Amino acid sequence: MKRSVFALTSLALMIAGPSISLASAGGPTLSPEAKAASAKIYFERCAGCHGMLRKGATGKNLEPLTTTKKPDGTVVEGGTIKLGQKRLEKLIAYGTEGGMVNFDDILTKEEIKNMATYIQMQPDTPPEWGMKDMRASWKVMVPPEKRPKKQMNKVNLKNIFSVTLRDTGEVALIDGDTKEIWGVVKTGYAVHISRLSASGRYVYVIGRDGKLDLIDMWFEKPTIVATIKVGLEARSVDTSKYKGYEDKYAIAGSYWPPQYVIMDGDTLEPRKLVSTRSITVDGEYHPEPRVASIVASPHKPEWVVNLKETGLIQLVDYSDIKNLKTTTIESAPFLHDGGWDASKRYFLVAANASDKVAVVDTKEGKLAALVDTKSKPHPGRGANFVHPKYGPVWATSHLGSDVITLIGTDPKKHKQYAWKVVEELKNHGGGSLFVKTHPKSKNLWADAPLNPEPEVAESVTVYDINNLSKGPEIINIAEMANLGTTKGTKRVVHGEYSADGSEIWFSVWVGNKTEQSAIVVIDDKTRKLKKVIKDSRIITPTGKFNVYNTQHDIY
Ligand code: DHE
Repeated sequence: MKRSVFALTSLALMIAGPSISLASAGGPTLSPEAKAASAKIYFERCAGCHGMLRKGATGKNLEPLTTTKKPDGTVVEGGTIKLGQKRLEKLIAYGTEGGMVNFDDILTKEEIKNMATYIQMQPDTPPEWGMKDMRASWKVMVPPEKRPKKQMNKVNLKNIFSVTLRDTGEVALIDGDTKEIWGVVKTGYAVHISRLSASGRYVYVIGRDGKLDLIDMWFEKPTIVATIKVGLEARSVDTSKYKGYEDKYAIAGSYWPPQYVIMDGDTLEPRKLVSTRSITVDGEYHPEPRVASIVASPHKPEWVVNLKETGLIQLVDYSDIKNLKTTTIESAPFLHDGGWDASKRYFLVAANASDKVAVVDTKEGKLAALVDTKSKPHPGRGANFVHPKYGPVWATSHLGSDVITLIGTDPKKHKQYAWKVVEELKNHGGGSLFVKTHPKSKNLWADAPLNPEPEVAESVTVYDINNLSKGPEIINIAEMANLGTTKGTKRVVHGEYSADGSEIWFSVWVGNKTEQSAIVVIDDKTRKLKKVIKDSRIITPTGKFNVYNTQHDIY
């Protein structure tokens, strides 16, 4: 099979690799077929949290044998072999309070058993993916000069939602005005995020498998005009947004190989590839510093590139990519997702293994603060609002704790609260991934889709931001979707507002692609059900990206 037509199974075979030393030393082992199948599941379901090399990040280290030196000098031996087959099977099946999801409704008993064995085997190193591979995968279906000169449809493009259909390798573009599906586009596997061009015309979608697709919304129907595979595993993409550089470049970050690539914005032709392998903030070499969130600054020709394992935040100046200038800021591991404060001068990013939020002052090119929080902050892009007492704040919820943390963000007029945790609100459980509000809304919403308790995972918390002391309302969104006999937990995930801020949409994500999922639309003022979007094409919906809000970083 040619690498340019790379498929998930080929990655599984590549990472399943040849036989291993632990097996030959009498350790746990699997047949080649079971190993390849487990490697595929590991890539699809586990590598994102635990790392391709299983060194751990959002999830724990899963190497077979580990030794950790404690501050007092004692050495502790650990690893998956020490945990043992039965304990691992239980952890995989039932998950943990710390945010590890339960897989008993996603994997079969046999698959769980094999996964428990697989993670006791030595991890294999996947292959590299360089410029030659990228160029071979790069295709322009419609060159810029052959694309429409004006919008050829009557759709209100501002209120389109690009919705990830995680397990079918598609995104659905849903018309927010009519709630009808405008088009379903075949993309990479489990698209992670959609981001908008500065113009609002193009949607960039990046699959977990590193496939980046450029969707043009000016055709009658949404149409892929260019594609490239930027790596074997990826999560982030953005374009250049600074005045004079609008959409000149796109940037995509990979988890594997650990690198980012700068491309032409309108064709995705790769121009510059930069490796992120380097030394962590603690001074040790790391072979897999994955590229987590990337965001384009509106104030400078710069991207903020967050490197997970090293805890380094890079400000990449794209004004001269042949002589690339990068400011490298030390923060804390493992950097994950984040968003702007309301002024868009400060970028706040979760360092979720350190239980901190790092604040970057993009004007000064410096770390403004490292804020201690409860366990594993996970903001998505966070939520900005004006607190009645503390002034402008930015909120995050947590994977590992049932709080919503509010951090003061106004060092000018509310200096005493800036970069401090000013309040912790109660969420209805841990295992939360996203908070959300909108400048026109009075509500602050938080989900908890990774909570092992179905009732919690199926509900959301909502606060009145002008009356936080009143306490939250907890709403079971999954019940509203009325999915009848659908089996498995109906995880309610990722609130996203309509362009005018009058509605909030939640995905009701059923982990199994043979079961019916749905999107629930809530009237933000009344918090009552407005519409359930159900369609045989809406399979495993997760992230939803309103074109206008994403284009303008409204959250
Ligand atoms: Fe995400 C954002 C990584 C699991 C849905 N996720 C991000 C970002 C990163 C990331 C680095 C920030 C991108 C940016 O802003 O440039 N996500 C990871 C993982 O490594 C992890 C933990 C495991 C994995 O295997 O991928 C992971 N993420 C998930 C899910 O299981 C979710 C819930 C469902 C899905 O579709 O896979 C999920 N992640 C999302 C969404 C965003 C996101 C919806 C964008 C939030 C936004 O509002 O911008």
